[in-house]
Amino acid sequence: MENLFSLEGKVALITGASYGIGFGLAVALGKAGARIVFNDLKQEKVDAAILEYKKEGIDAKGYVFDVTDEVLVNRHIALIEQEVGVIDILINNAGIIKRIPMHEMSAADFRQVIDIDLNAPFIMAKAVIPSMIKKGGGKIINICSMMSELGRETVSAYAAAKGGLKMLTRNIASEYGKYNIQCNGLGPGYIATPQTAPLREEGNPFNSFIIAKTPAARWGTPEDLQGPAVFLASKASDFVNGHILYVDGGILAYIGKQPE
Ligand code: NAP
Ligand code: GCO
Repeated sequence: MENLFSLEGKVALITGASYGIGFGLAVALGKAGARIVFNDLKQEKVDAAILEYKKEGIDAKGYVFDVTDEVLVNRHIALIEQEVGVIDILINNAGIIKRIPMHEMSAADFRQVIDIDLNAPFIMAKAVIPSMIKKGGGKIINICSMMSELGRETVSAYAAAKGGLKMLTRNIASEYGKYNIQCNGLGPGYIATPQTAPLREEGNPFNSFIIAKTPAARWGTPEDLQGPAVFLASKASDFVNGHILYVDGGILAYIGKQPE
């Protein structure tokens, strides 16, 4: 059974993985045996992250490129294939959120969120699929969200992107399953990272709101996502395709804490 979850001999690329959820996922895949490759927008963040990976016993290789830039993405995928090897596992993790009431949000802001959170996973998947086909298969994991299923005030662009990412996941699964490529989504609940730091600030009512909406009665951590990510990246999930695995402490199952 242990071998089912082994990633020995596999090359995994995790986007936006200098810190946060991406870093946690990369550590998990590295500890399961994968060769870890990651990217970020800034060299200084990549350099700092490489030291943090080393503290985890992982010799990660970092690249600097913007996942929305198709020319840069294709150039770096070719470079990674040359320097490290064909990418067996792609985790589309890089993402942003803008919390603005929709009627106040500019079209440029809306487009930027869609570009990074939805267009970029398309660009990245398109770049790695040809070599996965040649190699006989691969794994693509898209980081979805509660907002793949639910809406809330001020996150219209993000919800549209993450809802679209759910269907992009299902379509890649449909189109490339015959090549032994499995494409699944990982849908975190509310996770304590820099992205949600504003929601967890002292006195922010959203903090207690999320605790009341989560049966586990706590914020999640990147570590909560590590086992599910290794599962979706490994042989153990070879017949799981087009599935969104929600790791949310039960939020999607729960109406919310009843009044006492
Ligand atoms: P985070 O702390 O904001 O980290 C996002 C990462 O993505 C950063 O390393 C960032 O790099 C990178 N990034 C942003 N735009 C990029 C681009 N154009 N090209 C390359 N890298 C880029 O976010 P997180 O909380 O770890 O979330 C990671 C993923 O999980 C996102 O897709 C998010 O939507 C999703 N998610 C988060 C939660 C949560 O509660 N935290 C829940 C569900 C889903 P820079 O620092 O250089 O900008
Ligand atoms: C927000 C949060 C959420 C989380 C996550 C939940 O403002 O509602 O940032 O969107 O990031 O996506 O799954």
